[in-house]
Amino acid sequence: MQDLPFEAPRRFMGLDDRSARFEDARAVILPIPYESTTSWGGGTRRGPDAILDASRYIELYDEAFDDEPWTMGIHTLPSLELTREGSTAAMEALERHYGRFLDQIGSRFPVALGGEHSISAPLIRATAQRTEGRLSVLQLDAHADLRDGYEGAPWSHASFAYRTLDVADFVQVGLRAVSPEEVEVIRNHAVTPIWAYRMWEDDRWMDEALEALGERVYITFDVDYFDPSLMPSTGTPEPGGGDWYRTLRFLQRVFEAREVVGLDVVELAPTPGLHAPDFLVAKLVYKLLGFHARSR
Ligand SMILES: [Mn+2]
Repeated sequence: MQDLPFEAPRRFMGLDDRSARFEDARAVILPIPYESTTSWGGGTRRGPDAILDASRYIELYDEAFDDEPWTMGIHTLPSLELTREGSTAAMEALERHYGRFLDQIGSRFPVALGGEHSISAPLIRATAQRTEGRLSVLQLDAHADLRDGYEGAPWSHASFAYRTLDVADFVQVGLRAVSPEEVEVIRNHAVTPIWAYRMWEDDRWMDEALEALGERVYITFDVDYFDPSLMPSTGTPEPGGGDWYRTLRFLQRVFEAREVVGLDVVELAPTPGLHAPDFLVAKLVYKLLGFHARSR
């Protein structure tokens, strides 16, 4: 038999067999390297691998909690590959697949790694179908993604929120690049905008955002929410974005005050040779898993 190069299993945080066992896991990671409609500067299909690779070098100990969130058990699934023959077919397939995935994982916490932001529409639709009461979506993003289609694609990354307004309310945090048409949509729907320019004076926006969130919350985190000085590796960077500690402080409050039923982190487009953004996203996911582990 030919010698094959040894490859360690692609697991979040590089956990060993026991800590990554599905049976004992409280969280399941689903990589979705889907990229089809990205408007400028592609590369999001390499996002999930970059996050998983970087996560192997993140310290397992969390100094803020004086504990090790990995002990909750984190299972990592193989990447979900979707058809590229038209975004509509891919998005319908994703909604079906993710629905089955939710049914199979039971009470485990689902974490999807993108990929472009269009994947969030089917994930939210499948989640809403299985959620008691109205689902609240907490979207951290420079953009509202409330366009009724973009460049001919109804399921574009710039439209994912518009495609789910019928099944969920939205709180959009960090907005700083929207069109007049999107502002109209915000005014006429259950969408609470937290504009980025308001987030620097004090933390009042955190109370506003929390108040607008319902009991059950799905978090969709577009990494272009962060300031480009922290997160240059994304297709459409915008100045004036979120910073690290303020963002974590807010998200910890969300996990404490609400039931977070799902999470996706999207739009990382790794820059070859520039590792800090990949580490940032890996650590962000680990921090959020830590918040989840301490929640109800
Ligand atoms: Mn965005």
